Amino acid sequence: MDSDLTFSSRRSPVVCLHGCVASSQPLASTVGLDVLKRGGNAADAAVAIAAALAVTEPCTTGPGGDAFCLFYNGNTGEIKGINGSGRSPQALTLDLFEGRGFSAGTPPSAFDALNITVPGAPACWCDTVQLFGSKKLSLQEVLSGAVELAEEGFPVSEVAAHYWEKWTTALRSDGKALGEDLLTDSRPPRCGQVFKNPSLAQTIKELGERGKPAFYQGRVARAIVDVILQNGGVMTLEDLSSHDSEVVTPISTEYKGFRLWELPPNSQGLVALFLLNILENFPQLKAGGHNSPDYIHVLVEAVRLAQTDAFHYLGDPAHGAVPLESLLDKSYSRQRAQRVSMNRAMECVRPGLTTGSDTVYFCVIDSQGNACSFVNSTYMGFGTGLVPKDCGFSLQNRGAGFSLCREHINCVAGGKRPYHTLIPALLTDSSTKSQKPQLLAALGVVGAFMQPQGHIQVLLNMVEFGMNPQQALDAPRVFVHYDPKADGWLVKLEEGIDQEVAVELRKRGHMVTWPVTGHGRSEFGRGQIITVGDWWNISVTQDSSPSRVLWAGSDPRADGCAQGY
Ligand SMILES: *[C@@H]1O[C@H](CO)[C@@H](O)[C@H](O)[C@H]1NC(C)=O
Ligand SMILES: *[C@@H]1O[C@H](CO)[C@@H](O)[C@H](O)[C@H]1NC(C)=O
Ligand SMILES: *[C@@H]1O[C@H](CO)[C@@H](O)[C@H](O)[C@H]1NC(C)=O
Ligand SMILES: CC(=O)N[C@H]1CO[C@H](CO)[C@@H](O)[C@@H]1O
Repeated sequence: MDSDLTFSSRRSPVVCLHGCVASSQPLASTVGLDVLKRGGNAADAAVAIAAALAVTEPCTTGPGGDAFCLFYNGNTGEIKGINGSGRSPQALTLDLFEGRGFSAGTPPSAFDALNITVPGAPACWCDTVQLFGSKKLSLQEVLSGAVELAEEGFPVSEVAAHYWEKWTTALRSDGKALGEDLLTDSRPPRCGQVFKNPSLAQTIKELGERGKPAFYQGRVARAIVDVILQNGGVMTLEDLSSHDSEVVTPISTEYKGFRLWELPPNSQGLVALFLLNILENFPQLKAGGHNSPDYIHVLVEAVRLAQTDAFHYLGDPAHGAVPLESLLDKSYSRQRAQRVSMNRAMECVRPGLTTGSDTVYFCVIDSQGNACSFVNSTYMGFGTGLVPKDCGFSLQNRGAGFSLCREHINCVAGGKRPYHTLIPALLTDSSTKSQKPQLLAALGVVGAFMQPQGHIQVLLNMVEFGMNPQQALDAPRVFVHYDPKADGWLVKLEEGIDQEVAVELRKRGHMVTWPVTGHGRSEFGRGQIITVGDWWNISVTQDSSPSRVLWAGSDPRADGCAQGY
């Protein structure tokens, strides 16, 4: 039988003492664990996994994409982030699009070379190791596991093989082709087939040896610019060499004694926080039970409110002010929450963006108590599918997040960062500023606009419903999104949610799709969670000195696993 994403087995949470990794690919998890055992810390292991995933899941991530990280310093309790998103080429302007006959109504194809922004991931890897790494391992040592996988080859995993095929076909039907480096005999590799990528091995090896210049200047940079220009894009060597990632201060909100940390705009982290702030106004949230009609109704309405504001206000803050403080002000969320009626869906419609879901997320907690929450992606499968000569990776189409409406905050412009769907998260206790916040979890759910909703659902599964990290990821999810064609919000319910729930939600006025099965379930995202201690277990009395046992879960919708030692 083909892999069809039927969940017919169960999995216990992984429990361990010293260090733990969780990613969407077992070989990548192993690479991360090796780094921890060799003395690297959570940041080193995260980058090792990032690079390994670039090799094993090129259909979701790679050096041609972006990356973000959040790092919790076990010594100081300080949390820092790295913004590894690249900007659009300086020459990319609305006039250029219009000059080529494109407009908001007739945009270029998602895979158009015009939609390539500067890849931010390689710089993010280098900076993560340099700023947060243990300094016990060089970048070269950190990246060696990925180089080995690419050089010697690896058997392709089941879900990865499915998407490799799907996106290769999608590119073809758009008249594009995936670069030969990512095919074998001009075909996507099957599940279990050993795939080698010597060009990518070389690219990653050079990055390890020479750091950022190996990617943003020299042969790789020239190859990137060449392939983009040959395909009608406008990136220059200057666009690449001027790229740098940015250290950012995360934003957070408090929820019932917990504090959730997310990246600031231009990521969707704000949406997750805003969602929690809205949900806080529903003290009876869990009264009806997990995935009950009342629970899902409130969740759906909160997502509609949060997402509507996000589409409206999020963009690159350097190109227009995001009213961050007002949006996160709890009196604003209280006011928004009042719009929700328990027995009727709000009549509120606002335009949204289209969705894509090709991202990987993973997290690491090490023996010194550091945590690294890391996410990155090429946006839609292989992105544009364009592979710079002898480089072994494809270029992202992140620019697809721009709008071609002149007055939109996310309107396309040169040197601008597009609306970003990537968000890693960390959870701490909500101790006051004077005390060091205690790390409780590193978590993430990837999948475009599913991410903030996914974060909140798996978080509430633990905080409100007492599930362990694996159960929290196994539980069926809800996905709410704006459908421009239907001019309304669709509520998708995953297989496992009762039919009566769907019926009741329809009665309240929601447009419900039930049940979503098979590979359609990937719409609900893919998550990874590691917790420090079992604070989520409501039947265990928690000591004042929290346990150092690490508990981890890995999403059944992906190929991966958690591993510890
Ligand atoms: C991050 O992105 C880069 C390039 O997009 C990729 O090589 C790497 O594997 C990604 N990291 C993760 C976590 O996937
Ligand atoms: C990323 O960079 C932009 C522009 O420099 C910055 O203002 C923004 O806060 C950053 N976004 C994230 C996700 O941290
Ligand atoms: C919580 O702890 C109890 C008692 O040890 C255990 O029986 C139960 O399975 C735990 N809950 C979860 C969700 O793991
Ligand atoms: C199909 C697609 O996503 N294409 C995008 C390319 O870029 C323009 C401008 O950024 C977008 O409007 C298009 O949607």
